[in-house]
Amino acid sequence: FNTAIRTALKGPSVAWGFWLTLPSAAVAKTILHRSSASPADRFSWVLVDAEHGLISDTNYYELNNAVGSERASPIIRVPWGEEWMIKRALDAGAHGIMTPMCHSEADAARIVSYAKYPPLGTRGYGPMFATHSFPEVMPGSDHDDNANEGVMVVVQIESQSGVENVEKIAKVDGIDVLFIGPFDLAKQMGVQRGGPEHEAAIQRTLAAANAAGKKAAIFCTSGEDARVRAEQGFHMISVITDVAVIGDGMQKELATAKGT
Ligand code: 3PY
Repeated sequence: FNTAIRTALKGPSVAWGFWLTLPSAAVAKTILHRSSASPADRFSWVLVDAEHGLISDTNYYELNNAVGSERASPIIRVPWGEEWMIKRALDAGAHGIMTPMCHSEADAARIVSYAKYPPLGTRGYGPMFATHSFPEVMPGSDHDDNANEGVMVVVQIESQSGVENVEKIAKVDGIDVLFIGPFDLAKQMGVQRGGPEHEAAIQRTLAAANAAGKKAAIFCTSGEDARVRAEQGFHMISVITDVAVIGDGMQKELATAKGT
């Protein structure tokens, strides 16, 4: 499928996205609906976070459809790299899945296999709702013909072993994106976030993705942070979370109103 995220990743600019932690189609649509009409400036994907945050799999269908209807790609971060979790996310119309804590090439190969129909993988067949969030798929057309290439497989590099094996993980067929979780990475490595060992691990992951012809992505906490990562050459960047913007925006306006 020519999904919004695949199209954005083929283009010259960064594929910008944001993190959705609230189980609200209205929040997702409100953010996406305001973004620019120009494809290069729009958010092209939303990370629907079911590892942390408040979203669970009963929310997937509605959220996938809300994001898809705004010409962006919903990518569901499943709670863990389990076959049944990945299947439920894809059956509900995710354009891609992301799994936490990929430590090795064996982990990566297993995740790819769960996300692909046979003969490439072991994904079970139940696509009744899977295409509703893909505006480009004509009603009645056959989903499974295109799903193996269309659906995006994203694994998180956020542990010491993940970084040590990152070159091998990047080479696994079917892995599209290496996604750095900077917070977990610092905690799992036992180093300071932003310190030299942490930054070296981030740069090693970016280099491994580039060497393997794959994409590198990262979670950011502000536009400023995201700008720096764009300048470093990351292909796919989550700018900020829904709740950070709501909380900080409200506080800022209150402070302005009070003159403090
Ligand atoms: C991390 O930073 O650990 C993430 O996974 C993104 O929140």
